[in-house]
Amino acid sequence: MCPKLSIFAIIAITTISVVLAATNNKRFPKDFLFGTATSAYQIEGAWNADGKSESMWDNYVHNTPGFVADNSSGDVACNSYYQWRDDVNILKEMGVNHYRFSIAWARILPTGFSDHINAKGVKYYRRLIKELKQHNIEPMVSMFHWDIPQALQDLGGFLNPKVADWFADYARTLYELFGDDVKYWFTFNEPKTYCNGGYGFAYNPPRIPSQGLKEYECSHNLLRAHAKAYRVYDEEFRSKQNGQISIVLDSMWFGPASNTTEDKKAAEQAFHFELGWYANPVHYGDYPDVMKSRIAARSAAEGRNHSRLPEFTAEEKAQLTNSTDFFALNTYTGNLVSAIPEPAITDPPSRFGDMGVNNFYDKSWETTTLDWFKVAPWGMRVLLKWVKDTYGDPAIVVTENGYPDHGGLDDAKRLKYHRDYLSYTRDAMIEDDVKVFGYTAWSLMDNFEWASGYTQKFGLYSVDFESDDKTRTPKSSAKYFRKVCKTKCLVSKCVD
Ligand code: PNW
Repeated sequence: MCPKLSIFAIIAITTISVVLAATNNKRFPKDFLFGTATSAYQIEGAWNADGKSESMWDNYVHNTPGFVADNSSGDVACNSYYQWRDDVNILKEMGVNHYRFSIAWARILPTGFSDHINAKGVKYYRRLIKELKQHNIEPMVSMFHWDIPQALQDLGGFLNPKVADWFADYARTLYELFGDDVKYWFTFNEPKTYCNGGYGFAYNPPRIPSQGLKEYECSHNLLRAHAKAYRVYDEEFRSKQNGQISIVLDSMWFGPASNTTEDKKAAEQAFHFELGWYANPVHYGDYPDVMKSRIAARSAAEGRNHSRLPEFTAEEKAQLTNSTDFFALNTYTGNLVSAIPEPAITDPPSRFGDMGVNNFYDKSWETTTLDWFKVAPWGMRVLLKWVKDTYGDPAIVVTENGYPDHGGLDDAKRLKYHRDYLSYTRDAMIEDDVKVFGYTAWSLMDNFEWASGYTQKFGLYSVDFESDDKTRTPKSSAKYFRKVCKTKCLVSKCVD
């Protein structure tokens, strides 16, 4: 025997066994839901077809040269408005339990208001939903994944307090049109990333430092909109439609950079500024105490008579309290956090100063093609446990989790990413008794990745954007995910 080969074989066997030992080998419960996700602007194309009006994303991408990395747009994307059958086919091929997609507001209500319902847009989503249900794929529907009708953006978008009523009317229209078939609704996708990207600044370092005030206003109105849409369902639809509603919140996990009390407190503070900002209002009716007190104190130090963080009225607090039926969580990465001296008061103020801690990636973590994204799967368990402990042990569904690269069918790193994040999810379920009932891979297929255009791919399926029929081809990760959907098991042999 060639000695080199045998050494190679030994290394290979040891590596495999180490990997297997690390991956959780307890089968997921029978009713655990495995699925994939997409969003309207990122896949549909047909941006001005069949009565759809312009969304803010259509408008912004068309009029802001240089904004999208490859100067592309979502004008055609995966062409799913026409090729939705291809999407259902690959969902069937993978054997998923659910599919999370979003409805384009401007396709259903071209004026933004409920005075005019676009029949062709309705037909598109009706057929998609029927086809999914026919194949036992549960639709999970986001009402808003960032694509506000431009007509409403022109009226101030999420800075106009009236957006809460506009959104509640839109939600009512959706319940009326699709509520008999949709049992899982999400009002908003990732308010933090939306309000930050649209109105704010990344907190470390600031991207658009002057806009901090607007970010809090956007979030405030969005939360008011969520609460109204939730109450419309409660009062007018729940008894006959029996669905469940939540809001999709995104958060990285935070871990203390050291074992000191100060750093532990800092990590807790970071969680409250990242996730508590939205999760506290929809569970307990108001922003976290640490946000209210810190922003009020810093606002006073800036010479203001009012806190930069808006206040909810008593009625709004009541509407917001317990306004989710389960917890919907997107997560991709994590940060370490350390305590720092109180940041100096700056003009303009920054969310970094408000947050008052230092958060950073550990240099040893695996990097990816995106700057903000390092691989740190053990944090999945930390995050899930934090949600359990902070929000009264809710049922949780992971609504997005996925891995970026520049493309290719042999995506071993993506496969490993999903396997490891699922493994820590299973650990959290078993060791910490966290009630996770589903996991959704972002994304079903490569698509328009916002400002990165088509340069960053998250899909389990690749899409040939050059081809006329936007050919969908399974990557290695899709084949692995198919096995997981079928066996509910992450390794070759599971323990029940
Ligand atoms: C999510 N961050 O966005 C979105 O819901 C998807 O539409 C998107 O395609 C996916 O994640 C991948 O990016 C995020 O900077 C974008 O922390 C950026 C961040 C988080 C989520």
